[in-house]
Amino acid sequence: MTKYAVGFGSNLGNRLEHIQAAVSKMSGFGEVVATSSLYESAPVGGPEQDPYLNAVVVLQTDLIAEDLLGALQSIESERGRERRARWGPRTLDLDILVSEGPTIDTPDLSIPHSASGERRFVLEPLVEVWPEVIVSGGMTATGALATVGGQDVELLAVKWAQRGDRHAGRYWVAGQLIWFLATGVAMAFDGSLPGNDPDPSRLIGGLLILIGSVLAYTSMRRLGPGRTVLPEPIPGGFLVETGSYSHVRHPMYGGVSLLLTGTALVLDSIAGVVLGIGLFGFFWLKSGYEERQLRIAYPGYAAYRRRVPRRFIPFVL
Ligand code: A4P
Ligand code: MG
Repeated sequence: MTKYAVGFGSNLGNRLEHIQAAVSKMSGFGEVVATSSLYESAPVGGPEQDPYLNAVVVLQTDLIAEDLLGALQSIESERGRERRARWGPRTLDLDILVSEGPTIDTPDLSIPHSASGERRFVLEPLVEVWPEVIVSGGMTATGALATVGGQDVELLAVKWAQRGDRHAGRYWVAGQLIWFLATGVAMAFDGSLPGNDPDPSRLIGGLLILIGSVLAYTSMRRLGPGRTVLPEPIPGGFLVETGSYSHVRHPMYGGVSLLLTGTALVLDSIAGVVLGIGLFGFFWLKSGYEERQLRIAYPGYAAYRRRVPRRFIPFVL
């Protein structure tokens, strides 16, 4: 049995599905003993292209390196890999990064993989699963990672290797319902019905209710068939970038927070206002989780995030 680290890269089509399918195929000719987190990285080299999903697994197998390369290349072909431009976009790239076997340097195979010691998208995941292994350049993966800077690599998911691994969304939804309930209870006990005198805070509250409900309703309509209560995109969904989504990335969360804060102001409930404003904080954390899921599903999400920098309120938040 020999231990190998295999690197995955994908930036075309359903990126996660390509990588999950490869992990599953690989367990047919060896044992996958460790799986790194899943990262998204800006493309290094090649033509202009979408960002990559990258990850690394450690495989223990009886195959010699040349046979393993052949097996990996047939998985690449099954996932529709076409070789056009060097470093060009690809459905799936499988590289043997390092092994505990001898160093190999033939025209068809280099182990350690050339440049493995210079690329953050390789080293971040490799350090998680095999930190002390020697990469190209002669350093350990950990040592090499300390020397590479400036490459844009972001962790998206810790558990991802099997379908259905990502389901934290339901806990976020439960937390949200509890928050709504607590705000309602606070307003019921702490608030009072408005009288006839035009109190300025109540007028502001009314305005927030108006803006919040229009924003929440129009954004919900705009999502169309891609709408879901869970913060994970549905299969076959698509990224919506128009209407209120061209100004902020989570207009529905902004709208609902404004609506609740406005209602608490109208009812003169201090506890309600605190919980209404606090809802922005809750949605900040929830949308952080949600954006990692959206980035896994949609290669264009990273660019959308750069184009639309605010989450809830244009120019402000
Ligand atoms: N080859 C030699 N050694 C190996 C090895 N250890 N593992 C040969 C796998 N293949 C190896 O590879 C070209 C030839 O390399 C193969 O025929 C094999 O015999 P390829 O997969 O056909 O083409 P390639 O992948 O475009 O070439 P290369 O040089 O392997 O590219 P890299 O280094 O894999 O870079 N940016 C980000 N953010 N994330 C990425 O994953 N990937 C690349 C591709 C560029 N930029 C990227 C990413
Ligand atoms: Mg390759």
